[in-house]
Amino acid sequence: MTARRVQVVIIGAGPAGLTLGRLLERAGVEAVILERRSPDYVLGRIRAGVLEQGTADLLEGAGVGDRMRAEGLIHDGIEIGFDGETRRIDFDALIGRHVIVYGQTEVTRDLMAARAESGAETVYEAADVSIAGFDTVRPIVRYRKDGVAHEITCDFIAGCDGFHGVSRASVPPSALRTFERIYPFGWLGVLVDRPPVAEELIYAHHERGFALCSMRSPRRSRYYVQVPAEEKADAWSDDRFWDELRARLDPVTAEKLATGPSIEKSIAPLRSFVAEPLRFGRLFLAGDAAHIVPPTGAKGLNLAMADVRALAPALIEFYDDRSEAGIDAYSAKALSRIWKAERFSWWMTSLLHVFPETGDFGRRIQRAEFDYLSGSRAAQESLAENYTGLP
Ligand code: FAS
Ligand code: PHB
Repeated sequence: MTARRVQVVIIGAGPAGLTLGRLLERAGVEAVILERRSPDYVLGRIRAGVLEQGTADLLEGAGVGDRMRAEGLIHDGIEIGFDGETRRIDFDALIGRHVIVYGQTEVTRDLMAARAESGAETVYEAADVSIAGFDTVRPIVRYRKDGVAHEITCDFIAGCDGFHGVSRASVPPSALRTFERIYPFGWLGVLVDRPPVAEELIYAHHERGFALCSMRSPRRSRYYVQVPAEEKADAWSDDRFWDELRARLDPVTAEKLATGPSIEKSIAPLRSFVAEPLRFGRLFLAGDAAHIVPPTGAKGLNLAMADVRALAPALIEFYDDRSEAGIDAYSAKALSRIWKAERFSWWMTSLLHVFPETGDFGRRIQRAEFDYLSGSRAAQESLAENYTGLP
């Protein structure tokens, strides 16, 4: 057993953990990241594709924005379709803001490269991570690496280990309140090396189900179709996927669709979830460890980054000014923004997906929501400010 002491232990080397590590490192705060998977495994997960301006600014400020600035695609709007009708939501004309299309995989790759270059420590394939004493001023994190047991004493633990991580699971249930809505469907996603079908993202509602046309670059596209929650990806051949996607798009777009062999195919379940509070003594939760949103509003990754944008200065303030004001305020500050993103993601999901159980009345309400959105600048401005990111 080895034993040592560091200021902060970050559990999880996803976007939240890596970004927090980067911000702390640049402020001179010593943080070790423990990640249970290998770097290749983490990079192999295909997830988010859209960055809010606030996320892009955070990455630029952390000195990891060069490739994003060179390769990211600036998008001034999205298209929303409803039973073959389409309406462009022009973020720039409405509120003078935009988003950047740059995959989470690339964000993670840039953060990993920066950490490797600086020499800051990340322990990959850290097994059996456990945490203790986070209700004291000397929390302890234990893990095994290549069969050797290790123990780290620290001042703070940042639980950035995602929805299935050890951090939230280590909190006594009586200290935690959770809020959850599980949707009766998932997203079957396909990655393909073909040019995107359109310049911008298309979110389409169709009586057969929701579809999304997204992208990763001018040569690589990302598509999704709503499927029942119990569906299995291997039940879907490429041909079956392309036929279903075409059936859900307006005829002009369907005609333009460039299809090809999928290079990745997976199903993501959809849920809304929030854990409250986000602080337990010297343990803080950030990112998917604290909340989950359905990907409809492109909020998951951005919300994780917003948590880190609040947690990093709080921890830095503790070391610089010996002040606990920031860490005392973190949970309430982060939760205020989290719930607004949960609301927007729920609203976009409710508008665009088929919910069999809501029947004809539910479909009429969805149609009325789309018609209101199509005809109201105020409604479009509301969608634009939520999609491009609230302050
Ligand atoms: P992450 O889950 O990314 O990272 C947590 C890390 O902790 C992982 O690397 C994990 O291996 C590690 N870990 C877990 N338990 C551990 C333990 N016990 N010890 C050590 N390490 C541990 N968001 C969008 O905006 N758009 C999308 O299209 C989208 N699609 C998604 C599809 C899927 C299948 C999933 C699961 C999520 C998707 N998301 C999407 C949301 C996603 O992007 C998350 O919001 C984002 O990854 C959150 O980042 P982190 O909080 O860092 O959590
Ligand atoms: C993606 O490109 O993976 C993507 C884009 C927007 C979303 C969800 C996923 O809302």
